[in-house]
Amino acid sequence: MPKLHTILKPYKTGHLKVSNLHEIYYEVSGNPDGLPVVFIHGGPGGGSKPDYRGYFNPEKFKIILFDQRGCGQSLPFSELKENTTWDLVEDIEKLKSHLSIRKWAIFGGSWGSTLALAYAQTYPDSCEHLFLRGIFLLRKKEIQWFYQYGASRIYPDAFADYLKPIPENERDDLVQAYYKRLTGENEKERKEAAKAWATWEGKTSKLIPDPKADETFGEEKFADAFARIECHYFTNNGFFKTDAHLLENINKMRDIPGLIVHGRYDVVCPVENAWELHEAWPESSLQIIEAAGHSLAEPGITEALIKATDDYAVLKEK
Ligand code: STX
Repeated sequence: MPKLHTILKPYKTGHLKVSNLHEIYYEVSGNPDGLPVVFIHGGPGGGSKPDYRGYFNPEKFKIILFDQRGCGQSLPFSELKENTTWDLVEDIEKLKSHLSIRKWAIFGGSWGSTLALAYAQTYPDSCEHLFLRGIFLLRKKEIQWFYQYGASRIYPDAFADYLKPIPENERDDLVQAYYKRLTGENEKERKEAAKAWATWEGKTSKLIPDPKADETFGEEKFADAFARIECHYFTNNGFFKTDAHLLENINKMRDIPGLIVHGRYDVVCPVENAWELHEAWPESSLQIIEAAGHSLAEPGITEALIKATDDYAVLKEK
């Protein structure tokens, strides 16, 4: 296993009020005078974990982690109101101002790459560099592939568990059927649906399945926010006006140096996404990791990302 950098405790934590309803948790660790980098977590609804600090050398980076609206330590928990891609983009810019940062590097995987692209296309002058992994562009074909038909052909066993909470006559639109249960009044149904939705993603995220995936993704509180927020974003097409919005707006961020890291056997977000992003944005550099699935924690992906942030720190020191 490649080694993460030392994980230090944050030297500053807080909640930033971003609307009448929401406050988001944030933390800063590493070197207060280091290169600012913000970690954009996945889901949406996944929240940040201390391990995420380990992708950056704490002597070189000022490391900012935060929890997006409604998840992790942000409040109110699992709240879907006033929770859209464009709200989150504004929150990131507010957090940057709150921390008196002029420009920062952006690090995001999976939904974190979606949000990183939306942010970079809205606030290109705020972005020094993009480290993107496990590209997710939230197009209909990507949602269809993972939540309806496609990934089901690679993981029929796990998919059978994902189907269980949904009666056969509602299976022609699984995302809608889940949405109904995840936002319905029936507590038991909501709980079952959240667990099945979240564990489907857990069981398919790694090339070699993690025996603890059911436990971590199925944990009640985590699963509730993760499933509800994901499903809310997906039934709303990510709040994008057009299906390929992020590819169509690449011109707005073309000049930001960027790296794309993607696992060949990523079943959650097929590597085709990374390829299409790279084709639209040939200025980026693309690294396909041959023996890896989706997760940030895949050894080859961890290694490539740590090398990238280490190289960036050296480059910026010169
Ligand atoms: N969602 C993919 C995603 O962003 C379609 C994602 N998958 N797992 C995660 O995020 C966590 C590791 C954050 C739980």
